[in-house]
Amino acid sequence: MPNGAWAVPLQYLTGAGEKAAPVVALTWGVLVISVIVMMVIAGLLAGAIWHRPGQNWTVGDRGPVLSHEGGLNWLWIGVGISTLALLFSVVWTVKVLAQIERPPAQPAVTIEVTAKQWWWQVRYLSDDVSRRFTTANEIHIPAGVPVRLKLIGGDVIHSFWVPQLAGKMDAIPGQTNETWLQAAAPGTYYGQCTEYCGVQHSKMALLVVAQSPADFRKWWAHQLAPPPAPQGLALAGQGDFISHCGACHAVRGTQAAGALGPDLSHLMERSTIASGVLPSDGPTLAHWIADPQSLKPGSLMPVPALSEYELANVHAYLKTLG
Ligand code: HEC
Ligand SMILES: [Cu+2]
Repeated sequence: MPNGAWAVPLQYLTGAGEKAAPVVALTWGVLVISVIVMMVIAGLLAGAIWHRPGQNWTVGDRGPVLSHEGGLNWLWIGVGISTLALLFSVVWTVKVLAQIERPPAQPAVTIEVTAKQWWWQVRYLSDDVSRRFTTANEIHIPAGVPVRLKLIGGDVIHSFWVPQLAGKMDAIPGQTNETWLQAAAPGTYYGQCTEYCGVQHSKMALLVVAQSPADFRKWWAHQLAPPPAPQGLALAGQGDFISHCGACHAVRGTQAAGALGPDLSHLMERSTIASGVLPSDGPTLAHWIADPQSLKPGSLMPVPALSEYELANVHAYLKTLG
C-alpha cells in the first residue's frame, strides 16, 4: 500500500514529474484567478447592497440602470475584465496542452495497459519477443525518463489517471490511446479508473512504482523468469491451481495460461491484490481466494468450488509466487 504523501488518494495539487509540473501550475493558477474573481464579485455585490444613493427604496424595487449616470459603463468595464481573465486562462491552458502532448525525449519503455472490469492488465513491450511479459495492477517504471503508455479498453470505456504524474486518458475498446508519464524520483504513485465502468468502478485502482533505472532493469529481468518450483503442500496446491484457476490466470512456466484474470506469475511481489484496493498479506489473500465476492461484490472472479483443504494448498502455492 502506498504511504507518506502519496497515501492521499488522487492528490492532484502537487505533482511529481515533468508532465505533471505544468498541469499543477495551471491548476493553481486557475484556482487563484477564480478565487480573485469570486472575491471581486462578492465585494462589488456587498457594495451594491450597502450603497444606496439617495433614494428611499423598499425591498423588491428595481433600481434603473441609466446610461447618462454612467451605470452602463460599469457593465462594459466588468465584461472587459472578465474577458481578459478568461482569455488569459484559455491561452495558458492551450499552451500547457501543447507542452505536455509529447515527451521531451524518446520514451525508454512502452507499456500496453488494458483496462478491464475491474482491474488493469499490463504488458511490457519489447522488439525482442523473449523480453515481453504480462503483469497486472502495479506498473513499474524507471524514474527520471519518459515512459510511453498504450491504453486499450478491454470491455467498456475506462479512464487511466495517476494525478501525481499525468492527466486523465480514456481507455476505449477497439482503439489505442497513447499517452506518456514521467516520475521525477523513485516512489509509489496512486492511480484510479475515472470513467464509471460498472459496479466495482470505485475499486479499480492501480499503483505506479517508479524505480531507479538499475532497479527497474533488475525487476524486469526477474519478471521474465518463472517463479521457483513449489514443494510439499504448495506442489499439491499447484495442481489444484492449474485445474481450478488456470483457465483465467497465468503463471509463467506452468500450464496455467488464462488471460481472463490478472497474471499471477510474481504475485507476492505486488503489495496489493484486487486492483490496488486490498493488501496482499496472507490472511487477505486467503480470504480473497475463498470468497472474492464478499470483498469485491460483482467482481468477475467466481467463488471457487474447492474444499478448505484444497484452498489451503492453493494458498500455500500462491505464497511461493515471488
Ligand atoms: C472465471 C475466471 C476466474 C477464475 C476461475 C479464477 N479467477 Fe482469480 N481473478 C479473476 C479476475 C477477473 C480477477 C480480478 C478481480 C478484480 O480485481 O476485480 C481475479 C483476481 C485474482 C487475484 C488477485 C490478483 C491481483 O493481482 O489483483 C488472485 C490472487 C486470484 N484471482 C486467485 C485465483 C485463484 C487462486 C483461483 C482458483 C481457486 C482463481 N483466482 C480463479 C478471474 C478468475
Ligand atoms: Cu474502469
